[in-house]
Amino acid sequence: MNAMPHKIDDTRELHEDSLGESVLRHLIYSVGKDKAHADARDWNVALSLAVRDRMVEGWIDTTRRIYKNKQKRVYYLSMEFMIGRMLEDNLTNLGLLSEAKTFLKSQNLDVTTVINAEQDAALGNGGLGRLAACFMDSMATTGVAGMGYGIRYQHGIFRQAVEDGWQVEEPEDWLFAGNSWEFRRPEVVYEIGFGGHVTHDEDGKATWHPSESVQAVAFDMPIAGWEGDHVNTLRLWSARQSGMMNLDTFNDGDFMAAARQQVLAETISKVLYPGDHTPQGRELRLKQEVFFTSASLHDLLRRFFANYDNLDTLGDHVAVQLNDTHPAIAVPELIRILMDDHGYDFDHALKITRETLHYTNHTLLPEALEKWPRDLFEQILPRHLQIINMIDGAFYREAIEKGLDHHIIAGIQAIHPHQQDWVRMGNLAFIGSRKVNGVSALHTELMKQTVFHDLHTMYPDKIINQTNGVTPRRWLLECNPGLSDLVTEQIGDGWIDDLEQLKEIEPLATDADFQQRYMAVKAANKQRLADMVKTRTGVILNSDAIFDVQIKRIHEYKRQHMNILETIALYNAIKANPDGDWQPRVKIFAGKAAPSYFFAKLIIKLINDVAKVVNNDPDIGDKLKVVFLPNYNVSMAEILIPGADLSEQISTAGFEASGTGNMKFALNGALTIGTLDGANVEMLEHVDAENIFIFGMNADEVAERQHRRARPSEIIKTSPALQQVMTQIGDGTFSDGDTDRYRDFLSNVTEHDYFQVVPDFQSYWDMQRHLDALYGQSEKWAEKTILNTARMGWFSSDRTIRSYADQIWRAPHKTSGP
Ligand code: D6G
Repeated sequence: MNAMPHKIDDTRELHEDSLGESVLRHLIYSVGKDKAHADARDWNVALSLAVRDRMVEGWIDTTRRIYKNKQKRVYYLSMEFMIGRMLEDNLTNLGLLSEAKTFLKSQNLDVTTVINAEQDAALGNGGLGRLAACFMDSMATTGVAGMGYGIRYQHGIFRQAVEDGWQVEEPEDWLFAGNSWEFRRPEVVYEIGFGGHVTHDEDGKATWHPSESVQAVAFDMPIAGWEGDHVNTLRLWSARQSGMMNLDTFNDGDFMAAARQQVLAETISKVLYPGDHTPQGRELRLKQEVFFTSASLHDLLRRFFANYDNLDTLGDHVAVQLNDTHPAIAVPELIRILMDDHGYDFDHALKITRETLHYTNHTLLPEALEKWPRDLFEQILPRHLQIINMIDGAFYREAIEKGLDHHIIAGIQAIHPHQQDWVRMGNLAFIGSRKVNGVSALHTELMKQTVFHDLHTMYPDKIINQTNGVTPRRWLLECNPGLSDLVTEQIGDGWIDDLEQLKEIEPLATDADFQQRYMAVKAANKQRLADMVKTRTGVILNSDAIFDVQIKRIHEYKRQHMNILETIALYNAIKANPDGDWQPRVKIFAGKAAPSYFFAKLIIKLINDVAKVVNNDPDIGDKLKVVFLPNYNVSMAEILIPGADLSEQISTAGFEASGTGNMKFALNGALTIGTLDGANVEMLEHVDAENIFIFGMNADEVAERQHRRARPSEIIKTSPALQQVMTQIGDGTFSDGDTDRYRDFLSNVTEHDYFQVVPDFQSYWDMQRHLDALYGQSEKWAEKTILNTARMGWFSSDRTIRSYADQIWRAPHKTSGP
């Protein structure tokens, strides 16, 4: 073994060691253990470091290449990156997976145990954060000079425990054992200010004097694309007290006061805000947004100046994408830097900003469109508030020129001129960006008609659609090796970075032998899922049942409660006719509720209450089982999705912007039961109407009913099944006789039902029974399943990223295909 340190040059021949030798070297010299004492985590760290070594060369190559070629840079600013575990991703993309497995086996280690010893990096709440992670993978795969910027939260999303059926939040501590992938960059530090006041000199030049500041310190993770050639960076910022601990205070003996300052500063990157449309902890959240956005802008400008000396052309060389409004403070911050640090006048600074920034909208829910109290802004960001007023003034002049009337303009400025109480971040992001995109065709259309209607009239070319996608590496190749191997055997492995090649398996959809092999893979995946359910909940599943899965954040608009109402109705139907020819079914739920969202927590409790009754009812047996899996995360999804027969995508039409879970399921051969919402609409176009199971009202019908304020109780009266379900929930059938527990639930559903569970219930029920019957026709089911896999290629995030690169960023990338 060559123990000499490798000499870095530009070649790839730095690793004379085999991967195994390199792991053993790291076990001893980096982890400090011998084989006899190493546990699974030690091996995980040693293997990760050995893989990381191999990534670094490509990383340095990529960095040099991008600088040398002055390739246009793309910066993806996101409050969330839900990357999960990275070891398998990196092994796969570097083509080292089988070598690693062989080595681990040679050491008598269980591969899964070693891989699973890595903590999930759960630096996000849900889809938005996972999308950012898929985009990182696809930017690297398509050769975009991309960099992700976010926050290195010390605690990611809370760990969810379930006690007596209720969600209980526990702190999560993913960094406790260290993060093998990251590199601390202590030389990359920026001072981020808050508060204070602004002075102007006689020429009108402003200077902001913040009253407090924290330091943002960079931590980098390499992100390798498929085949490992192009390696981008995910740079996460960690907060640190500015300057050293106050030694005067310390020497005076007030250790606590000295330490308190430090703790306060570091709070900024302490915890991921578990927000799901319920703003809280306002000041800290706003500071988090400013913290990572400002640090990122400073960092990308520093890099810009390594190649160019003049910011006039910033937008030609740099594209910044704001993932939702969380980094929307970038608009006034970039203008501030241009004006106050680089001497630009306001108009020019605004112009450069509008050539550089782009904004992705992720929701139409009014409560989720961020707005901040103006007073809070003034207190924390006095200079930014001045600049926002200047932006509003410039915008006003533009709008008047374009013929808009005063009322309309007031409604779409960042700050309403007469009700000056809020800063509206969606409007600010829109006004300050070059392009604004929605995340599915329907959502983009609705953006134009609703939230951004007037802004769209004023800038008809600004809104553009970019339908989301998912990375085929994580969401097929890695999570479903059985199906990947089967597909590769048939059509080769070109699909891995050109997912539309999956079309080539279409002719096999009716081939008996292929159907049988495909369904054998599905059966094995169902068994893996059933084993996980047994380990985690003790419930034993019948793997001949339909595995019907709904996994996502718990929210009324996603309508887990409609699913559980249908479950109860099915339970009643089976009880009424226990000898009937029932198609066995397993209902699997998983997802977290925002800690302050009582109704969502009540839905979790109801699911668990129903599970207790149904699963212990001897009349029911294997015909129906209900499972709530605690602590849903990316790694759990990697087991649930390949093992699902049926994917629940049942949001109230018009409310789910896109969804990406829907894509992952269909790609892995689950059939979708869903509404005409988000990307389901485009999935329907791709897989064809016979292969996706759409029910319920469309977005127009939903909006019409909401306006009409139609009463749900009228419909319930006409549905004996639904009436029985409501009665049982109220009379304590599922709550040990407690008639109080679901009072709020019942009044929500029977009186307001804003998310239209009641009017959609019957068509949902009918479609479920149709699917029961279809499942009995195993060849037909298999055909549809295979066609779903074959036709989902368009939903690769590689396609999405190429489309962003062409239509928004104007940035070079590798084209797909050979
Ligand atoms: C990443 C990759 C590494 C590079 C470093 C600094 O960690 O190879 O040296 O970024 O790059 P700049 O931030 O100076 O571009």
